[in-house]
Amino acid sequence: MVILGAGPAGLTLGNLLHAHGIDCVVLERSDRAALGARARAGFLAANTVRTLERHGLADGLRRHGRPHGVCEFRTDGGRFRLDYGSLGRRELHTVYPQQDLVADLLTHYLDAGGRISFGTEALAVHDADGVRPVVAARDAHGRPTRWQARYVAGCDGRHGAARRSLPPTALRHHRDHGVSWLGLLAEAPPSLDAVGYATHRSGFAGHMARTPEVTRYYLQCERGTPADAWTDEQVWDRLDLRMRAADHGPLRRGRILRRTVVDLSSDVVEPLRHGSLLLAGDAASLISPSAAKGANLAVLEAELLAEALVGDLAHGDATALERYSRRCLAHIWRAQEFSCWMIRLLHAAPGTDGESFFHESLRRSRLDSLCTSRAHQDWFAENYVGV
Ligand code: RFL
Repeated sequence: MVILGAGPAGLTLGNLLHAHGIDCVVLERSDRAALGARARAGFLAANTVRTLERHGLADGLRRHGRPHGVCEFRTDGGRFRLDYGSLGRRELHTVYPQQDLVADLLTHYLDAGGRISFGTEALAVHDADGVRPVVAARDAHGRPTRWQARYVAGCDGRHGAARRSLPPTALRHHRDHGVSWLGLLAEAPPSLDAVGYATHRSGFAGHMARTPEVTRYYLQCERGTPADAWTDEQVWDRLDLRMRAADHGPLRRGRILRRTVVDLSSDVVEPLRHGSLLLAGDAASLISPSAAKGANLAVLEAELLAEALVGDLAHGDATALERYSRRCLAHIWRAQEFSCWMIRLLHAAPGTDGESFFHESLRRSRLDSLCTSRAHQDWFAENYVGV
């Protein structure tokens, strides 16, 4: 078994297969230090935590993760808080930085004797329609290498070799949501005890805790804005304005450690199995960070894929493998629907024509309903924490 990529999907899969005695190797183009520095997600769904617990992979997040169950919306009409942890299924998020989860999964995998080849970049998957697919790769010294196995799991993200190797029959559903965010990691404690979502006439702003010392912020920006377009001070001034710091309390400022511009888009590959090549995580579906679903889907799909592969490779039963794509796609489209709903909730329609006015009025009505309807709040909570 060859697994491409050592992110949440690849390493969860590697741990689960290794625990069942399936011989596998993970090919990862980065080195170990770079993996540990890749700050991205931070909100783990209750189901993700249960999955990791079931397989003994949750020690770190149990020790250092923090439960989280409140979000706060700030609008022209004031602010309202949703205690989503006591709504819907009454489930909480666990705040735990993705790079720490990846470090835990990697340590567990290596301690158990799992094999990984760092600095190895997969270039293409060949012969996926047969039973001995081959991965053509380049090692850390730039030398060509080849890896052959019964199956290849493409867990190498949106720009990986697995996606590039898909046959022409693979469907790719792509939607550009026309909105961009400047994602910021600030060396500053959280300013709110809640996830903050602010809608403002100059654009959306978001606040999400990561650790007691580091906070993630988002600022909606024009498409094509360079990540360094604004100085740190200009970033904080914009955040103050959109989060309405003057009305609701100051933000705790600090050095901006990292900036990434994200063009919000959805991208789903269908099906997730092409012969001996199976996709999971961002390689299978890309989802905008608006609802914090990507890393959670990656873990969920890795568990389903491990179950399917163990069925086939250890017990000669391919039933779960045949159902793998369909099972994952049901979760993926549910997450995509909610994420699209969040995007429409959080961003004003551009323009001043009648069409924009119409959409903006719908958006305000949606927010009002969320603020006042218990049934709507339960629906929100169930989808917000669920995958
Ligand atoms: P990853 O994490 O991208 O890992 C893929 C791994 O594959 C390696 N790789 C290759 N290795 C060998 N050969 C190649 N050709 C390779 N190409 C790539 C890479 O080096 C990497 O190690 O994919 P995976 O495992 O599918 O996990 C997906 C998640 O990382 C992603 O969905 C989330 O980070 C999305 N996301 C969030 N998800 C959440 O659930 N909650 C959040 O709060 C959240 N916040 C975010 C996010 C993504 C963000 N960005 C950067 C788009 C915030 C941001 C800003």
